[in-house]
Amino acid sequence: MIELPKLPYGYDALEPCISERTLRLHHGKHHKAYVDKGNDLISGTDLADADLETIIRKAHADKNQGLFNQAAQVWNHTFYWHSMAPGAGGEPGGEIAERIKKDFGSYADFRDQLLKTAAGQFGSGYGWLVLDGGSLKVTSTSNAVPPFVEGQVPVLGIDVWEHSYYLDYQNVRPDYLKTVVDKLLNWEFAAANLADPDGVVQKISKEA
Ligand code: MN3
Repeated sequence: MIELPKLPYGYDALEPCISERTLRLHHGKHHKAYVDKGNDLISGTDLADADLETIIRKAHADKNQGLFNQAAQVWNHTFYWHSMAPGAGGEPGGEIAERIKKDFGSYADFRDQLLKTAAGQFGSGYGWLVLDGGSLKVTSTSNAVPPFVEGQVPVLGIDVWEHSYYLDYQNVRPDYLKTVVDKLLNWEFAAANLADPDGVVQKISKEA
């Protein structure tokens, strides 16, 4: 059984950047629907008691697109909730600041790349900061694809499906993205992911 993880903060905690109305719908309806549909698909199969990471990797290997989409979306949303925190965002300090400088040139260059890449993802998907072969990179994926099925370690992720911003920003995805990057990105979560890159996928998987 897959479970719907709790939000790591209250539904109103990200106001005014992301409204309570958006979070209630996004977590209580969208995220929950992926959990429910995933459970319908694994019920009575040999994946019924498997952990979420196993379900995602098996569905991906078997090209079981229906199950992959639901299970990966459960994981992606849990990761996205943790990628934000009230009163966070902006330029990080500490070791991660050095790594950003090394791999992007400057925080401003990183910010620019992330905003452009996430805004430019055609249709639904996610913008990501990932570890790829030991270097930090910005990337985007389509629909439900998490970066770990492509061999990258997710460090931060931003949902760019319209349901994540339409009530608050209508069609203006770039304004939503700027707000998330400047006011919500959870660098403590990113630092924890960088400190234990092999444990990232399982850590999120265990919440479901
Ligand atoms: Mn979503």
